[in-house]
Amino acid sequence: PAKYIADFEKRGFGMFIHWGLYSQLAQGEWTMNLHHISQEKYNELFNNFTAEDFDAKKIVALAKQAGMKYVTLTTRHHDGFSLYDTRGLTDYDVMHTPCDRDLVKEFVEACREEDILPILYHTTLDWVHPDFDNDFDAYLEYLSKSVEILCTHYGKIGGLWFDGNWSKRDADWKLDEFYGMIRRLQPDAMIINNTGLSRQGEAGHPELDSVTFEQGQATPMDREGKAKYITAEMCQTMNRHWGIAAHDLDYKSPRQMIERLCHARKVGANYLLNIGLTGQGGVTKMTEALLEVIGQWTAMAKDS
Ligand code: JFZ
Repeated sequence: PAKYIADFEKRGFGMFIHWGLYSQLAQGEWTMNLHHISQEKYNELFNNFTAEDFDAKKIVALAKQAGMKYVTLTTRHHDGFSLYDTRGLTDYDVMHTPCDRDLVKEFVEACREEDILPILYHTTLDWVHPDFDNDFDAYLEYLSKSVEILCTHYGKIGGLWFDGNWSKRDADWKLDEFYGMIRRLQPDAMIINNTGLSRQGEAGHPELDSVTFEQGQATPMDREGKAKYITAEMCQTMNRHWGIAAHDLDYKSPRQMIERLCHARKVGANYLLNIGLTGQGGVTKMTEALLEVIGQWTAMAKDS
C-alpha cells in the first residue's frame, strides 16, 4: 500500500474527538435532530461558545499518554457548525462566535509538535444548510469548498474522515471530483469514510473504511457472508454517545476498551476510541481517568 497508509496502520490506536455547539447541551451530538432543538436555542449555543476550556496541547498530551498516535477531530458535524475559519464561506463558524479562534489550526499545530497525526472529520450530511435538500449540486459545491479550506490552510494533514453519505444513498455525490480535489491538494492524506455496520456506507467508495461498531462485528459482510472489504479502522465511543451526554454513565470498562483495541489489531485494523469534550472544550474527569488506565496498559504492553 501507499506509504501513508502503512504509516497509519503502524500508528494503530487513535483518539476520536466529538465536539461542537451541541456539547453545551450535553445530550449527545444528535440532539438538535432528536430533540428538535429550536433555532433560538441553537443561536444561544452559538453566542455562548467561548471554547475557554479547550487546550489542544493538553488533549494531545492526554492522547499520547494513553498510547494513541493519531487524533481525529470533528471539524464540522451534522449541525453544520464549523470549528475552523471558513474564510467567509459561511458565517456559521467559530470565528463568528465569542471564541473567535481557529480551533482546527490550534489542533493541527499541537498534533504536529508531538508527532501525532491529525485527521479531520468532516460531515457530508448537513441538517441546516438550505441547499442540502433543495439544490444538491449547490450543496456539493459548498461541501467541496469547505473541505478545500481544510486541505489548503493547515499544512500537511494526516487524512480526512467523512461521515454522512449514508444519508442519501442514491444521490450522486460526485466523489471522483471531490476526492480528486483532495488528492491534488493533499497527496498524502488518507480518505476515510464511515461505512457503519450496515451496508449503507458503501455509498462512500472510500480508500479506507472506518466502521462504527458497538456490536463488535469485525468485518462488514456482503449478502453471501463473504468479507466485503478490509476494515481499516474500527471506532467506538466510551459510553453510548459520541458527543458528551451528561445522563449517559454507561461507560465501557478500561478492560473492555483494551480488549477491543487488541481485537482490532488482531484483524489488522486500527482502533479509534472516542471522547466527547465538554461544552467549552474541556475533558471530563471520567474521560481522563479511563484514558489514564488505558495508558498504563499500553505502556506495559510496550515494555513486555
Ligand atoms: C455517525 C454520526 O451520525 C454520529 O453522530 C457519529 O459522528 C458517528 C461516529 O458517525 O454515526 C453512524 C453512522 C452510520 C452508522 C452508524 C453510526 N451505520 O451505518 O451503522
